[in-house]
Amino acid sequence: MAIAIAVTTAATGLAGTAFAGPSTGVERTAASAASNATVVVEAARTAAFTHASATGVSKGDALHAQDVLLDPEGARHVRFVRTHDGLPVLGGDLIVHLDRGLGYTGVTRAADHTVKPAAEARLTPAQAAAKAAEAAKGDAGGVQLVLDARGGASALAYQVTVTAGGNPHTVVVDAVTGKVRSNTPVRDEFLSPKLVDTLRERGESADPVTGSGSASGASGLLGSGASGVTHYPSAAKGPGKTLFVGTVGLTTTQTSRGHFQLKDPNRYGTETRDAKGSETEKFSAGTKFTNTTDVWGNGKTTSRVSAAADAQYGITKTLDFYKGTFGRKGIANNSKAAQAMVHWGKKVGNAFWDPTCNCMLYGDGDGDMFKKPLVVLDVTGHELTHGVVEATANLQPTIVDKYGNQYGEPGSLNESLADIFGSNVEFYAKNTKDTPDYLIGEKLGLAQKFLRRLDHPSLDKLEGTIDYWKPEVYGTEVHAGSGVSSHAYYLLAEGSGKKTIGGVAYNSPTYHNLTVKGIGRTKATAVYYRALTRYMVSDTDFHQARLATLKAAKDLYGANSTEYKTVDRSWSAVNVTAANTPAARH
Ligand SMILES: [Ca+2]
Ligand SMILES: [Zn+2]
Repeated sequence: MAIAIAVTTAATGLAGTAFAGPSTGVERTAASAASNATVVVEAARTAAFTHASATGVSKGDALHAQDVLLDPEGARHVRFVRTHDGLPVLGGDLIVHLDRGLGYTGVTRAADHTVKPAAEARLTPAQAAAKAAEAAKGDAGGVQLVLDARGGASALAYQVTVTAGGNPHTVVVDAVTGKVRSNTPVRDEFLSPKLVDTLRERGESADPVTGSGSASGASGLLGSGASGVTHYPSAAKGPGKTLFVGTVGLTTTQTSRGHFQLKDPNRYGTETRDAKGSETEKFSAGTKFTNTTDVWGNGKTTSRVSAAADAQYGITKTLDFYKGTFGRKGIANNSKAAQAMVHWGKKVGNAFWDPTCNCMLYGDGDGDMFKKPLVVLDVTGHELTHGVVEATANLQPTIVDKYGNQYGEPGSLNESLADIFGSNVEFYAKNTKDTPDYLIGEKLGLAQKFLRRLDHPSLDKLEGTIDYWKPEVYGTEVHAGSGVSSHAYYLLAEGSGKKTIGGVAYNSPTYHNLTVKGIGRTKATAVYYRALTRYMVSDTDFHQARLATLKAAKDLYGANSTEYKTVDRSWSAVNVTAANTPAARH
């Protein structure tokens, strides 16, 4: 007989709407939380229409709640997506802010214009599908009529899903002109096409060191065995002998006497499977990792399980970071598992977050440029954070080129947040085999010893990451542009100038040599998380991110606090100021 595995169920106030409780403060029961959320959503919806001149909602709009946040300090925030005359509005997202008494206090909105009623479509769905298939060089799947409100105007369009080999795209085709308005990869890849080209030109061959030495502080290194356990499945603890982080403790599932599975029953059933070289997006098509002993991998690529141990460790540490730090339950805060498949595809030198299967996909390396699987901790933290961003602000690239490279400030902010929180996963994990740092990809084996770094982004010569904002950043490739807010975050946390942290030397420069004294990583991270979840929307740019972090700092520490002033100073130190805020760009 199977006993129930402990699974935390999110209280849901509305069908499909995750209710996010405060990360601190009084625990609520599911029932009262649900009724509160319903009341708050209704109040926010009413306020959005009452304050239409500020919120931009109009007749024909319907608002659908995505997220409800009740701050212990009293503020309530409801994130909505929009439909207009029944059509989904792309870029129509907004957050309505209320006070404790449910009075309207403001709005954070994506489209800064009224979404106008649609013109008549001239293209048929079949014609749009053909255009989309041609643009993304694949087979068109579902076609949906939408209103595209991105970029300052609204247009009637078809949104088409195109499967191009193992690389699906979402293509938006203008329903009147037939023009392709956007062509965006569904899956987020860690290494951009541009970076892969650069590495190839340079003849880079990254072959990082692996090994199974014990990481100090790793708990649960001995398998718990079957003693005393008579009911299955049950939680067990076994060592993972990883490629990059030594021997670590993993929570696993004992399925029967002498049988174990690489699946964590204490973390929503988060599980890693073997794709066995296929490019499947179906997690169910992956092969389970099972064993007769509760030991996973051998620290080398000679065992298929070693990379799986790295993946499972990285994902569960990322989940623990978000839960332990912010009370966030899973990537989308809905108490659902984050899955992974390793050995994905043939000779794939990349790692991906795939929102379709809600899973991480890890290639084994192409055998040439990347000799090892891309399963290092900060890559996992980075990619899963893209999942968190997608479930919250859903920051979108402004432009995507035909190779899949992405451009623009909101996309740069997305990459930056992935690096910021990805680094924080390392600090949370405190693994002695992977010293926590403000570097991204230091264990990939690259010649420059890291891929990106937050203290002095322009030391990176592979992606051309920048230190300071300038007006042209609006058209910069997103990894290059990420330096602006990553640098501001580092300055907020650690301050300017030389500093050695955990044996790693940093030296953070500033615009006009402004001196910044940091407020510490914990506070800086709290400010950025609150800004992401409460005050950022799909088209937030760097100047709006400055305002979002200022609001977050005001909420947390007050408008006269050192923390608030340091947030302002940290943005000035990367040349993002109230004075140089650009006029609307469209
Ligand atoms: Ca790192
Ligand atoms: Zn990324």
